[in-house]
Amino acid sequence: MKKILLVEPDDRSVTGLNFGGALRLEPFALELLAGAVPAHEVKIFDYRQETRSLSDYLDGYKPDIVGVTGMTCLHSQIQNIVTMARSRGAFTVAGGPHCMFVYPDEADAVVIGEGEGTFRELVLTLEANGDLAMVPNLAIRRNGEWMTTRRQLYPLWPLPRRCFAGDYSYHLFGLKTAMIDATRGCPHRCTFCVTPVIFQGRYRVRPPEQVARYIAGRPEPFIFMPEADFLASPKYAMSLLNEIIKSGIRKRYTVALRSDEIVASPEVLHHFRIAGLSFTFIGFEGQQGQLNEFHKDNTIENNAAAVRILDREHIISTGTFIVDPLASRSEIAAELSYAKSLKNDITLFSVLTPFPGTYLNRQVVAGWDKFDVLHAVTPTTLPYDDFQRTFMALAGQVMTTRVMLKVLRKLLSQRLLRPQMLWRLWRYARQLGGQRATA
Ligand code: B12
Ligand code: SF4
Repeated sequence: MKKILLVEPDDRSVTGLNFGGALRLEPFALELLAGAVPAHEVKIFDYRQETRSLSDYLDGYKPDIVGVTGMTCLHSQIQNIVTMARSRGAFTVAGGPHCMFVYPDEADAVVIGEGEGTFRELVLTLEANGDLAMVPNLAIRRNGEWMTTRRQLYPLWPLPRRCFAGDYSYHLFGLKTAMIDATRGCPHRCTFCVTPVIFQGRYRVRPPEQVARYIAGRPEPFIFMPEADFLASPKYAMSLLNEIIKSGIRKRYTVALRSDEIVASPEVLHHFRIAGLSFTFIGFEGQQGQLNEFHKDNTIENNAAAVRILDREHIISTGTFIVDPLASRSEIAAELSYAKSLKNDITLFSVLTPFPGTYLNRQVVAGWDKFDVLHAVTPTTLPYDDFQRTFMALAGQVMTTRVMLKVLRKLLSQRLLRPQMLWRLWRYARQLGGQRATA
């Protein structure tokens, strides 16, 4: 039996990543991987909440296999974790939205695409001293060179297994939060997004009863659903919500939604509100020209209509906009005035970033640590410092007192106004005011 350690890298030193303590979500991908090998001893080391050093933990736990995930901006930390684990004789495997495209130098294997089925196969093969070249969806080293094995789709999609190495806690604006994914993948093809590539364009759903049972069994009052496109099938969404309501589950939910799908199915959103939907994330991205350029398959009319529907339902929405480093000062000003005109609740701006695996083809002029969507990593039209200053000031200009009052009214109507939430929202708003990152 192999002992497995799965590591979530520490993001505390990466500017802007933890949203000023507004949220801290569980290492969900790693929990799913642990769920894929239920017969094995697995520990999840969440570096983001640890006071212990990983080297001490490795020396004490002595895992046979160490797995690591992580976003692009955590590249050097992922490399360090792999090196540290390998130097102690562990077999190292990496995966996730970054590593599947940029293999860590010293890793023994990288899982390409969905992880559960391949990870399970890899563990069983190592246990049987088998040949990893026979395991699909892997990059492995042969004679010092990376080689990739054949691709294969696995249906395995276990429930998360929470086998933490420490006493960690997860929250959204101070409210204890658990995660569950009801749907997986996205049928759209936005050029800046890696999701359809990870899940190979597949869209799948879990049985509604399974999701409702899992949610009912969690003690946390808040559920974060990391869906890429929850409303792609309104029929499925409706059946899940019916199941949740029928089961008498009384929790709050956060999920990302597309504006066109809100507009197409307002009755589903209303139902979700009844089931407990409190917060949404929406990718507004920009004006119509940008939507077309990004292949978003959406319109600014849908964005405006979705904000009205969310207001009607008293659901708080965090809308995101993408700023192109090639934009001129007047183009950025036009995007800001469009963002203001939408009158959305919380507005965030991110820099257009050519993440590995996406369809964006731009010259990169910065290191991986700057891939945090708060820094331009491609050439800018404005002088770089000027671009960064202008960019960092954007969110604060949309977060006016009027908007804050609207958010407070929604929190009141949802009976969600708690001191710890207000404190975290205030800190969050201060960050949006441009004080969170240095250019
Ligand atoms: C929910 C979410 C968030 C949440 C936080 C999630 C969390 N748990 O902390 C919030 C909203 C806070 C967030 C913030 C950010 N996010 Co985000 N987020 C997502 C989202 C929508 C879902 C993530 C998820 O749970 N997916 C479900 C799991 C099961 O999928 P998965 O992680 O890909 O894992 C599977 C495989 O990749 C593989 N796998 C993964 N790791 C490993 C490891 C091993 C060893 C193996 C074998 C396999 C394996 O197996 C898993 C199961 O099949 C994804 C897009 C998406 N749909 O995946 C973006 C995504 C991960 N986010 C992204 C980004 C850029 C960010 C931000 C940097 C943006 C920002 N500044 O606002 C921040 C950084 C936050 C941080 N602390 O690191 C990018 C990452 C791109 C990249 N290459 O780095 C993604 C892919 C979206 C995109 N634009 O393409 N995010
Ligand atoms: S941005 Fe959203 S809609 Fe577009 S491909 Fe990614 S997950 Fe799908």
